[in-house]
Amino acid sequence: MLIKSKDKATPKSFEITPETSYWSRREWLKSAGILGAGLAAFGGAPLPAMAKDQNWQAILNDKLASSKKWPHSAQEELTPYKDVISYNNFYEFGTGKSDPVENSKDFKVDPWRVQITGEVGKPGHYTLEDIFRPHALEDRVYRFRCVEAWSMVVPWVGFPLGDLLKRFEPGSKAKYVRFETLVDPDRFPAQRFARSTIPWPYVEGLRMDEAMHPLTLMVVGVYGKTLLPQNGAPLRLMVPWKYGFKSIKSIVKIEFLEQEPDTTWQRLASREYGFYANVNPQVDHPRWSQKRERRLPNSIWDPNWVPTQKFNGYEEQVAPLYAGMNLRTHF
Ligand SMILES: Nc1nc2c(c(=O)[nH]1)N[C@H]1C(S)=C(S)[C@@H](COP(=O)(O)O)O[C@H]1N2
Ligand SMILES: [Mo]
Repeated sequence: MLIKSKDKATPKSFEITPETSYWSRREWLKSAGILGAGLAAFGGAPLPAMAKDQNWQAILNDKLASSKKWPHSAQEELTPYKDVISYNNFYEFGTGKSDPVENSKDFKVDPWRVQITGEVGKPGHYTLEDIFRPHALEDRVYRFRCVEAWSMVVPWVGFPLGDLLKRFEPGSKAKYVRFETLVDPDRFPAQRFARSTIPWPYVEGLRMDEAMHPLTLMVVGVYGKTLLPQNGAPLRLMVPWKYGFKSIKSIVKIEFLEQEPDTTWQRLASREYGFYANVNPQVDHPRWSQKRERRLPNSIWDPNWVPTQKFNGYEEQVAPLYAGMNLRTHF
């Protein structure tokens, strides 16, 4: 169990902006480009020809050094870095919370390709340099709520997933996006055993409008540094209004689909985990309440319970995605 740390982090570029920005729904939609011009096509660079592998870390380092503070960060105390990198769920490294930090020490990102496939104009196998190059990075502090009723406040570094997806030119039939994690028993020890805990690859999915929502982040760093393997290096999602299991790690495949894909946890226990998995204190997990959460760091003597908020506190921004939907049946 983790003990609450007394020392305060020194302010860095990723930290909290003063509450000067008033985050009204209207302001938000304007800044996200949803009002007025609408979702303008991403004006960034077209995809370059297959780039070399070795450059990605240097490119990422430059981008991390010049990342911009996002003006809408959560104004809450950050979960310390040591907790973010040592209390993890990443079943490819084992099911225990400390398995990922212990079993990922030798993890090598290279070589890495991301396959883009399905209902899309520019399918292919892309390098990390192809993926990163045109995107400016943002430091965004998000609340992060696991379905197991613990939570953190984390300064992620990334860029909007929608900006990346648009570069591949999704077709009109693309209604959903499906993501897969790497399968490689040499790099993920839990994949070496035939009788594994979950079927590989780990699979997640989003509806297209959820994937394009400006809050949905493609994460490449945390606390201003390159993402560590235990947090899903080199590329993981962060969908802050959904339970943590939607935020798939170490992505190697993005598929554009007409039909809703099957996802890992839904397949394993469809009564307990749905496709939507929106954080909702009014809809309990069949085995526990979702009304509150243990905010990390905590201890068994000081569980640090805080009330869970609908859509994890992002209701104003995302509720319109689910207008008219029954959130009890679509849990
Ligand atoms: N590939 C993969 N992605 C995954 C998981 C996993 O086991 N495998 N666990 C999920 C769950 S349940 C949570 S809570 C978050 C944990 O992210 P963190 O360890 O960076 O806090 O990752 C999610 N993404
Ligand atoms: Mo989770």
